[in-house]
Amino acid sequence: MIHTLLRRRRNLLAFVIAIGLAAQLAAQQAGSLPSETPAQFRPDTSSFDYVKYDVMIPMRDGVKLHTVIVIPKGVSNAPMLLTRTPYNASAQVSHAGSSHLAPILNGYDNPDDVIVQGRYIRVVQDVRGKYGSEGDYVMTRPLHGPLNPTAVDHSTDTYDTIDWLVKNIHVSNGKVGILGISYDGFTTLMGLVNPHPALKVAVPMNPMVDGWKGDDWFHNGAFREQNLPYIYEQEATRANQESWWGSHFDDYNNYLDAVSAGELAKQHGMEQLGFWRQLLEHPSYDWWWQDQAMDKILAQQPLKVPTMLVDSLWDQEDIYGAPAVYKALKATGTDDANLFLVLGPWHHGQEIGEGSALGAIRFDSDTGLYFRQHILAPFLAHYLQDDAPPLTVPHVSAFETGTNTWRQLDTWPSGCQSGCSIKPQPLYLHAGLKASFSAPQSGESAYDEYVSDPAKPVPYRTRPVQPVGYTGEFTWAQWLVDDQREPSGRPDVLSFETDPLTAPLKISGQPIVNLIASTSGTDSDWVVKVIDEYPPEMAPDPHMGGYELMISADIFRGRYRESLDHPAAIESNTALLYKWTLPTANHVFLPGHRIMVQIQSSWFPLYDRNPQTFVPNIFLAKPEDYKKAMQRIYHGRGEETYIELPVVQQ
Ligand code: PG9
Repeated sequence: MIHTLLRRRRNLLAFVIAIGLAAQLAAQQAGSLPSETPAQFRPDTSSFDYVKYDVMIPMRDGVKLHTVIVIPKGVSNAPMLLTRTPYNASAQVSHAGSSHLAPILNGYDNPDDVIVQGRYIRVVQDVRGKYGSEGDYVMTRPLHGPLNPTAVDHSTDTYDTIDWLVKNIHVSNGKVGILGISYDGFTTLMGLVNPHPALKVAVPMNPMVDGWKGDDWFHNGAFREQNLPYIYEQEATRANQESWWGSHFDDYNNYLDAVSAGELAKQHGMEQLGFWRQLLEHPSYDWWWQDQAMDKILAQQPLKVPTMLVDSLWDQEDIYGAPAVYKALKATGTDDANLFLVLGPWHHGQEIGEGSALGAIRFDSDTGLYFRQHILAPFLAHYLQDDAPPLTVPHVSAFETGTNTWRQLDTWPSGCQSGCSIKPQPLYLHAGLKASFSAPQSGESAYDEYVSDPAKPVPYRTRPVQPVGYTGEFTWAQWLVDDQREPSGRPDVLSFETDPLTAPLKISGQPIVNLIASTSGTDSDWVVKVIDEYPPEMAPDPHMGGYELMISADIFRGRYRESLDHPAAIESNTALLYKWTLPTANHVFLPGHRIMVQIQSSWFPLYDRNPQTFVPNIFLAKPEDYKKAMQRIYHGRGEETYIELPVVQQ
């Protein structure tokens, strides 16, 4: 019987093979070969320790957003952690092909160790118009209102997504946290506007908050032209398939050759891109920028969701955002029980990676790991896990650079837990390129001067200047800790310094620049850097001898001296006050160190050149508008230039 069956099977097999061969022969005779790839392949993932779903979640306007949901196998009542990104959701949760959860979450935006150890359900979504999502892309799409007449924005999309998640992910406990870095920090902040009731916690890390004041696009009106490639690649196609190009290895030449940012953009066809057209129309801090500044928007909302803002003290991209939101929320005087702040010694996003050093600067411990283990993990757990452990995280966790110590504080800025205060102290510039806490006496010479030549702008890094890049040999992320000795040797950079300190001096907060300066031109940029100048020899770290480390620095475009909204020509050869606020610092200048103040008029090519002749729109400046100017920095009695330092007093 068995034999008969086997024989029949063999006959059947022979018959099938014969048919197959005949089909192949026929196909070959017809000149085609059947595909070896199935119409739809289904991988066998039964051995994986997670289940991954790709879903299209419908929004209120019918547009569906591509969302990747990764569920650790065996969880029940697990909280969900959501990130909304323009940077390809699939890539953020498939970093390495692996059957294990940890390696696949190891993407750009994931504090993956915290997510894996907490057994969270991970949800990453493409924002509308990018990668797998439907809909239209608008750069950092503003809220519904005058800037966005549609009914949808990141606030509604977050709401609709959370609503879908809590209704459809049955192994969840119905609690959602949202987190993300930079752009994903911006979308995190947007989720706080009319939040869904299931949103229990938010962690905006290095969020983009105000693109004009001090984050990605401008700093105090000076355009960050090395971001043109970002705009180009981000907006040219849905999936970033277009790549920027240059013609020189050194970005200094790429940008110098083009003359203006407007001309360089034109040479790349950027007038086709909506965001670039907006930038061309809004070079000043007009309603278009003010209405989308997230600190201003959030100050009008009671903070309903516990929120931990994470700031990097050397954030090369979004150094303004997190402290600005904190300050704005504090100023509302509303319930700040929900408000938390972390200040770490990091570049943009370094808190999710290794944090024992940044460039040449060492911190004596892995500060990124400390943040994730002792701050982020317990914070998320408290608000998201069932049977939440009590909250042990302070309202402010601030790493003190210089002494390399974490400080636990109740509020920011504050010098210490109790018994100290912050007193603004003017650090005056003096004749002889000196700086001190005493005001200048009469009889000191009144100014120092330099020629600022747009044909030879001051490089912001040692040449060849690299493009913005995050992988391999690129060190863009470290530029704020580059040694400033290089510029201090140039004739168009003035460096004022104190005597070596005899006692430690701690600053906590934002230094304020009071610059009295004149230019022989009719427009001008001013760059002011507060620098920790190390002693000439250092043990046990000899390579740090004489290092000039920027602690807080920024640029100001002179045409905005009187109004950020309405630029005006500067009166030539007239000593005028330029006042602006530098980024947040929490630093101790140690005994033996000096405080240095550097002043220059370009920071190229990160910032586009000021032609030094007033023109209505610098994006459209012509080659003949760029002119040398004599710049004078005043420091005599009655015309004191000083930096107001937030000095901590015990
Ligand atoms: N800093 C980047 C960015 C944020 C928002 C707008 C444009 C760029 C980022 O890292 O996402």
